[in-house]
Amino acid sequence: FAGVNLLTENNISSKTPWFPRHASDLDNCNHLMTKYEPELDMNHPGFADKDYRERRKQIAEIAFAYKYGDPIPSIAYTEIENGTWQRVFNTVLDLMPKHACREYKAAFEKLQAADIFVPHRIPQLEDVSSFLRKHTGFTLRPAAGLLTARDFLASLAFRVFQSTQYVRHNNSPFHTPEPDCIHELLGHIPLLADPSFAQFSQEIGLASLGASDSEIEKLSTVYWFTVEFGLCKENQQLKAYGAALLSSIGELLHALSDKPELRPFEPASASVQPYQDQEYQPIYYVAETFEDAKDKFRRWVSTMSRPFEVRFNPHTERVEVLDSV
Ligand code: NLE
Ligand code: FE2
Repeated sequence: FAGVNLLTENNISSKTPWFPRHASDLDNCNHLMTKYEPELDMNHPGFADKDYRERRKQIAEIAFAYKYGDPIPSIAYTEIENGTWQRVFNTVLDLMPKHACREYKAAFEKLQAADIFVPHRIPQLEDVSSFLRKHTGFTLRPAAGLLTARDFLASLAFRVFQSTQYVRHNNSPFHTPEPDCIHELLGHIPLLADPSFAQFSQEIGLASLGASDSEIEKLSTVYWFTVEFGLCKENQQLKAYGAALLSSIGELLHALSDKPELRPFEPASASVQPYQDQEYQPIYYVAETFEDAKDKFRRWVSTMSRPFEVRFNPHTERVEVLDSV
């Protein structure tokens, strides 16, 4: 690697925001957004349900106590929680053959074959994490709720996906504005087991390390319109690959109806497109293929201002910082 110098701590400008350099530094990346919480938001179906709020607190404690290297503690999900999973799982089984992209379907079958995806019980994050590690090197960390974009994206640089462990309220199984383990499991996990998609996810994460606040905002908007709400094409047909579509039958059917506006995926414009996060999206972006989305993303990211480059070393789980050339 001629012409590339490893930077020491001192070479990084003092204006660069702190970022994790090793996967264990993610122990410091668990800052929560205070938004749509059952404690605070009257529109949350759990607002008036004391037991539900108690349960959420109990499960959040696991995430707060979690440290790098710990196995993820399992949760004894209740009958109600498993019932909510089962209802959503069965709708996914119904809709997936026609509407999900092929990479999702292939990974879904592997998760079924491994006995991780079954209708009657919620998978444990530790089992899912071992499954992912075997396929793409991704692993999971438990998260207490919606994290700040900076913390969430940083973990992706290390092929770590921060996953909630609580379950949506049983009154709203088919759409919730906030992440929950049903969304993580049925939405994100299958694609994180796909090598090309895993690579794309990690590259968004790498681009976020040390980025300015406005760049973080743009990167998380790209993440929103791809990883969460992305559509793609397969033999001229529209398919879903976005996790928030695949975990919500309500929004999936809306996205594929003639109601929303569809635009070809273009990072420069998607990254500044305002969105709302409580209701269905009015606009979706359609990628040609993952590879094409990745190419476009790389070209766009290279126009960002960061004065150094980063490279992930999977053997040490460390991010190396390099002088830009
Ligand atoms: N709306 C999604 C669902 O109901 O599964 C969750 C979105 C999380 C960003
Ligand atoms: Fe998500």
